Amino acid sequence: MAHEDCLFCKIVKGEVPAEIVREGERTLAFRDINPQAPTHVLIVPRDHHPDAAAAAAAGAGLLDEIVRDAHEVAVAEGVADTGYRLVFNTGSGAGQTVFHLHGHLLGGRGLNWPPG
Ligand code: IU
Repeated sequence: MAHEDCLFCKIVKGEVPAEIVREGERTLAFRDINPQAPTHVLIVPRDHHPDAAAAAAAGAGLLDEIVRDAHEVAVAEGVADTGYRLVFNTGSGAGQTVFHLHGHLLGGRGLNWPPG
């Protein structure tokens, strides 16, 4: 189900443009508009779930699918061998600004630990 006024629901519906890199039956992957690494792709479920915990609680296996999709995109982008990071910011204190579940796939540069 889409949520009115949700940016990523609008991207899923094609109402807001995005550079889509992978289309799944239940997921969509598109480039982040403000990339933080040479590869920075967001993987989202087509249905609206506010965050990863909510999607896990819904029990539909979406997180598995997002992790699989992220790996496929990482392979396609040529960043799987060197390593990549998959991040789910959860809550505004952790930097979540869009409350529609999205995994950030980051790769193509060295990634420090711990993240800022
Ligand atoms: P966050 O984890 O909720 O902070 O991530 C939201 C991301 O959505 C962030 O990296 C933004 O650059 C990105 N984004 C986007 O790709 N397209 C947009 O139109 C907007 C934000 I607004």
